[in-house]
Order: sequence, then C-alpha cells, then structure tokens
Amino acid sequence: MSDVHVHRVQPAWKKSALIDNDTYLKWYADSVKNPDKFWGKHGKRIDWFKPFTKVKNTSFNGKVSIKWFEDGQTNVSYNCIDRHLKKRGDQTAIIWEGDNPYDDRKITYNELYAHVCRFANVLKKHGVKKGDRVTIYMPMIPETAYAMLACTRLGAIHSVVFGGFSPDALAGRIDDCKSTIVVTADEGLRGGKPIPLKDNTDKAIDIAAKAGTKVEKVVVVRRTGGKTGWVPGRDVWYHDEAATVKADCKPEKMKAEDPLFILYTSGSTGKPKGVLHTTAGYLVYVSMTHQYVFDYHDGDIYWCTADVGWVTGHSYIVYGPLANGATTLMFEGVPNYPSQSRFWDVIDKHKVNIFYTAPTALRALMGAGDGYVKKTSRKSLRVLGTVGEPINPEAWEWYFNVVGNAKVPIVDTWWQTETGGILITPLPGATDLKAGSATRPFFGVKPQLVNGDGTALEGAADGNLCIADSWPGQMRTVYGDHDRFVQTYFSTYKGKYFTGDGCRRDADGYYWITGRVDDVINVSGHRMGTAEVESALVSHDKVSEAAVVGYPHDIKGQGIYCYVTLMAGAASSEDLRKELVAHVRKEIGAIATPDKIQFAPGLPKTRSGKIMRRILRKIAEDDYGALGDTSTLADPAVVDDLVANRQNKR
Ligand code: 6R9
Repeated sequence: MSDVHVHRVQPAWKKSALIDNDTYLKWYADSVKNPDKFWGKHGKRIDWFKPFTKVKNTSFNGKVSIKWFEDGQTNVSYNCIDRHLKKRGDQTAIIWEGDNPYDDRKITYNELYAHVCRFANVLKKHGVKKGDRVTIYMPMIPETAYAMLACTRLGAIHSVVFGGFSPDALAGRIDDCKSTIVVTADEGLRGGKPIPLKDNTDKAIDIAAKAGTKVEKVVVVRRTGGKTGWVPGRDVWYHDEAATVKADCKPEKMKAEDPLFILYTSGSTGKPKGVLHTTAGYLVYVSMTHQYVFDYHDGDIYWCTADVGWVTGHSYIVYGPLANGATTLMFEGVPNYPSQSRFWDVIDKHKVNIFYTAPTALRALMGAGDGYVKKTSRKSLRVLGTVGEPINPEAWEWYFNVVGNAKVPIVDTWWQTETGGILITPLPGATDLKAGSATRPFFGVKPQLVNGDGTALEGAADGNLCIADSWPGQMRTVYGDHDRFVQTYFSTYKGKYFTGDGCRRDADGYYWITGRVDDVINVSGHRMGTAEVESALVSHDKVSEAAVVGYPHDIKGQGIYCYVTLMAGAASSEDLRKELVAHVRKEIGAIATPDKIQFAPGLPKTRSGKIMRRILRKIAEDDYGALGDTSTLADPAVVDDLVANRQNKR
C-alpha cells in the first residue's frame, strides 16, 4: 500500500465478517464479468410474487433505458414487513429515540405490520391508488416510516420532503409531481425547538394552488399537540382516521419497474429534479449493500443518523435495514442536545452495534472535545460509517481513534440520491482502510475516470468520475422529464453515467472523491444547487443579479458565498445583508442560509455574458493570487473591486 494513512484489516474484524478480501475480489470479478448471473442470484434475496426470468436490460446510449428484473412482481412493504413475521414478529423493527432523551419507543415487526396496514387503509379511504403521488413532510417519528411503507403497500409513489424545507420549496415539489395529498405532523421537535410543519404545509398548499395543483387532503399526525390552523373537510387527524380502519391491508402486486418513490435533489441548473426510483432493483440493491457494507448480522442494532428526508434515510434507515429484518434506530433530535454526548449516550443506551453518520457532525463533535466521547462506553460498536461528503483525514482519524478506540472499521461510503445505494465503499473485514478514501467499488459497480474530453484514464489518475454500466439501484428517470435525465447524466460523456464528482484513483486502485466539479455545493452534507440560491436572491426586489459559490468551511465542509449586485438606486447596508439572508431562508429553508454576502458593483463575465465562476470561487476562498487568466473578461476591472471587498479574509 502506497499511502501513509493505512489501517489494515484487524484480525477481530475478519473473525465475524461476512466477506473476506479473497471473496470480495472473486465476487467483484464475477459481478462485472457476468452481471446477469450475479444479479440473477442476488435478486432472489427478496421475495417475489412472480419470479423474474430476465435480469438486466439496460442501455446508457441514445434514449437511455434502465430495466432490472423487469418481468418479476413483488411488493416493497411485503418484503420489509410481512415476510419477517413468522420468524421475527416479536423482534424490534424500529427503536425510536425522541428529541427528549426520556422519550423513546420500540416497535416490533408485528406492530409495524398493524401500523403500516392502518396507514395504508387511511390513505386508501381518502382515494389513494397505485401510481398516485403522496407528499410526506414529516419529522423523524415512526409514523413517517409507516406512511412511506403504506404508500409502497398500495403502490402509491411517495415524495418525502425534508422537514427543514420552506413552504415555497415544499410547494414546488408538490406542484412538480401534481400530488393532491400531503401527510404531515402538527409540529416537529429538534433540539427542544418546535418546527411548524402543519403551518408550513398550509402555506405551501396556497402557493401550490396558485401554480395549478390543488391539494385535496392533508393527513396530520399529532406529535407535539401544538396549535395549528385547520381547514375542515381538507384536514384530518391521523389518529381519528386510523381508529376507523382495519389493521390488515393486502399488498399490491407491483411490477419490478413500477415507480417506488420520487426524491427531489439539486443539480447544477434549474429547479430540483424529481429523481425516480423503481421497485425491485432498488430493494435488491439497498438490502444487499446494507448487509455487506455494514457487515450486518441478525440481531445487530443499527443506527443511521440521517433524516428520512434525504436518500440516506430512505435507503439506510427504512428500506435496506427493514428488508433485512434488522432493528433500525430512528433519531428525532440533533447531535448536541441536550449535550455534545448525545450520539454516544444513545449508542450506550440502546447498545448500538453499527453507527452511520456524516462528516459534518463528526467535525462539530470533534471540535467540542474528546471528553464528551470518552465519558461514554461505546463498547457495543462494531462498525462505523460515514456518508454525504468527503471526510478529511483528521476527522477520519478522530472517528477511528476516539469514537472507535482504534478497534472498529470505518466504512466511508460514496453514493448519491441518483445511485439509490452505496457504490464505492470498504467492506469491514475485507478492505484495508485509508483515512479519507472511499476505497473500492461495491459488487457490480464499474467506476471510470475520464478527462475533460471523455477519454478513459487507466491506473493512478485524476479525473471526473463516471460509472460505465448500470447497477440495480440506479435512478430510472427524472419524474416527468426523461430528456432532462438523459441530458443531465448521459450527455457529458456519451454512454456513461456522469456523477458530477471529481475523483482520484491511487496506485492501489483506491478511489478518493475530491468533491463536485459542477455548480452543486455540499453544505453540511446537504446538497444544493448554486442556481437555486441565486434564484432565491434575485427574487428579492432590490437584487439585480447574484452569483453563488462554495468555499471551504471547517465544520460544514462548504459554506455559501453570495455575490450580489443591487438594482439601481438600492444601497448596500448591514440591514440589507440580514434581509437577504432571511429572504433565502424563507425561499428555500435554513440549510441554504448564506454564510457570506458580498455586494458587488459588477460580476466578472466573459464577452458572451457568462459569469466566470472560477474567479468567484478563488476570491471566496481568499486565494485571489491564483486567479488565472482574466484576459477574456469583458471588464477585467471588476475583479479588483471584488478582491478589495472580499468577505473571507484569512
Ligand atoms: C448519499 C448522498 C451526493 C453527493 C456526491 C458527493 C457527496 C456523498 C460521499 C461524498 C465524498 C463520500 N458524497 N458521499 N463525497 N465521500 N463518502 O449524500 O447523496 O445528497 O445526493 O449527495 O455527496 O459529492 O455526489 P446526495
């Protein structure tokens, strides 16, 4: 191994591991040589109502078509619940840990069955059928998982919208998929503070109505008992409705390629895209990755700290673990409430064996000092994981040495909303680890590095990360806009899926993700299009033009840096700066809060009017000595003003 930070597989990890290195190498070779045979075998890990006879039918060329197991029939909720009942009906399926540490609940698989059936029957009573879109705008409570699984039971397509998004953002997502029913809660609770989910929903419904989508029904789960508005006839309490229906509901027979869910995600241009995942391939892929990446064994207590509003919550809180009959922990709160020990306290309280979190949380907790970790035991831990953004080697080493006492492997898992599940990752017990590298591809995944003109690079190299062939968990289309799907992912490099990430491959064949190469920024693991923040800024009546870039931020990974040009007659001031920050929060949500706003008389543009973001990024990074060639600018003088008034002086 060529790099310094190498942590070899420890004998203890090998002892219980599902996969050793030789098995990894053999399975990987088989999986890419003969995907039909490999996935034909592993496709049987889920139960089928009608077995598939075809496995892979995919093309990354032309119109792009991706089908897996296409003639089989199955149901996701059946696989996550019903098929486990005989063996593990009384086993805990979900451990819910509330925001308040004295608030928790355990739900067995038998109970999960009853809850999900009731939820499905409530949705059915209000007219939800196969193919309908159901928007779920919920806090981290078990009812959110019930609602998702209930949709899959009926064959309805859920669209979960993160509870931190604003009414405007929620409205856009409701309208895009023409969803006429919303599931929400009175309020959420995080760090002791209520979040007005129902009030936000009411506002969003008004905005969506103006855009042309009329929401007919709102199912409201009572979480805090806080006061909310109420529209009789439209709004119903979940607990009232649940009391009127049966706790049995037959799962629909779904075709493998029937839509499962839509999840909106940010790209480099335009509005967020509705990433569409379908039924069988997704479930096979997330259950298999959940088992092997986390070295999941029957009886393990597994905790992923993500929010179900993101893909990580879909695949690795709900669908992967439940398909495997696991006990999955769902956490309502935040890492620093009531103290910076919360994560480690919860691990001890519930004897968590597998813990999966984000680098931004680790960096923040690392900053709080080791004492908060060291006063807890954490001896139940067997595997640690990270996801969402590149992890810096310092945070990796801290996670390994302080949290894991140098005894527990870390899986740094690289993947995306679009990929459905983990694509590049170590396997505990098989993969020697390097701090900061996602290491090697999962079975069936063919990463390829290409240079600017699309030439595939061999051996140790630095380039843009593509995936050369399909895997079962891949997104199938952008909801309602297949052309945008083809354009976004398959047109930059013909015949390949382009991830938008830059990446280096070292001499050992290990992959090191270097971050986005497009106009997507990653703030605390939350993905955001700079274009979305720009459009929020220019919707303010004093703003004429805006350009947004990311810059390195110690805790968040990237911070949001905005260059703003004002309308003639508008004056820059501290008050206006605050007003613009509040405006962006209102338009998108708190996750998009600008860190820096620089008022600029002009932006650096080419003669054809294109903003030169490269220059703006350099100034935001306070690295303006390396601006590169500015000779193609229409007015090179604007750069001097930008440098003089930069907001991020070191
Ligand atoms: C699962 C998820 C995807 C983007 C992706 C990349 C970054 C995710 C990473 C990572 C380095 C890792 N990313 N995991 N970068 N190492 N282990 O996060 O999905 O929200 O769609 O974000 O996140 O840049 O392209 P999503």
